[in-house]
Amino acid sequence: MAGLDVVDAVQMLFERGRAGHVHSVAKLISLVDGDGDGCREAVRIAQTGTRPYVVGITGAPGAGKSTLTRGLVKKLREAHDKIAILAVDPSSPVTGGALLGDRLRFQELNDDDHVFARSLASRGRIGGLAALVPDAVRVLGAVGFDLVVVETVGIGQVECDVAGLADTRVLVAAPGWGDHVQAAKAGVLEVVDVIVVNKEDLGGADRLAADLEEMLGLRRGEPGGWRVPVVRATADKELGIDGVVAAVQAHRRWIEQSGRTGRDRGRRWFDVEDRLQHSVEEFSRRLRASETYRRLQAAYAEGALDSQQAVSGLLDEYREIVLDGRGPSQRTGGAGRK
Ligand SMILES: Nc1nc2c(ncn2[C@@H]2O[C@H](COP(=O)(O)OP(=O)(O)O)[C@@H](O)[C@H]2O)c(=O)[nH]1
Ligand SMILES: [Mg+2]
Repeated sequence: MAGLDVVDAVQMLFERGRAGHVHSVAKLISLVDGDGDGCREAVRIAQTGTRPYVVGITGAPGAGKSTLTRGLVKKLREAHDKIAILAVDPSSPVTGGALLGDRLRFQELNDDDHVFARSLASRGRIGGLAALVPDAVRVLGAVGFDLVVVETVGIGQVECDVAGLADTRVLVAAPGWGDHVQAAKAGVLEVVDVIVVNKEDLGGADRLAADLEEMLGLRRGEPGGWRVPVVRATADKELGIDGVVAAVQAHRRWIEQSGRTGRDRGRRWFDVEDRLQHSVEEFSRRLRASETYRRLQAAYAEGALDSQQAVSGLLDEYREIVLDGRGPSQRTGGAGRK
């Protein structure tokens, strides 16, 4: 029942977005963070666009990711016409302080028409951020952004998803990072392409860089493999940014020459499984919250149904919920927040 008006409206947003209208791009990103007709149409059109090059910036909270991102984007603007920044913070599902801070930090860049910055915190989407980020990136590609920088906090599920999505993955570390070194050993270093030791001004950078070099040592045996560089920066004074840009560009050239694009890395069946799992969980949650569920439970307790009948009734309801989930307006009532 995808109303023609919805289709027209979404197409209009893409046209305006391509013409450089920032609010239309923001509207499209909000649309894909939903699950109605507008979302499906936006995702469909986005798939037809060119996928942008994605640089992922990850690391512990406070390491300086946003500060570095700002410096990086300013520099990269010399080589790229349009750049987008997505700040992803799974720890702040609605509007956490970190996101607010990032918004302020990126404001200066927002004055540049060719830089689009946006914080992502999935509110409505089945599958959550893991499903939202790749679609948001596609939307940006479809309106002409050829480079997207994705900043993610912390070390966890969402970060790993974003790691799969990014073509070049940058880890930002800062002195005093000790607590996170264990976590890094557990796998972050496996999926990183460039390491930035930030806050060089604070001291302790030599030690941290040496520790990281040592941990990387093992990975560097691979012949013909990418040699993960450790570069230094003082992001808040915009020092060392050139080195970071050079490392990112060198990695881009390397993956393009070796044919190991993030596009391929990103196309892992695992990602599909992951989304499937999120969706199934969400549908199950809705099933358990339904009136039918309670009714069948009561009937079963009274002995009016056997377990097979109860399951059959539940599956019917589940089917309805799945169909409804694909329909236009199942999110009525505004009870989106649990
Ligand atoms: N001393 C110092 N502080 C920095 C540097 N880079 C960023 N900061 C500060 O560290 C704090 C956290 O930075 P932010 O970019 O928000 O970190 P994020 O949480 O990783 O995005 C802010 O107060 C920054 O001003 C740096 O190179 N040196
Ligand atoms: Mg940040």
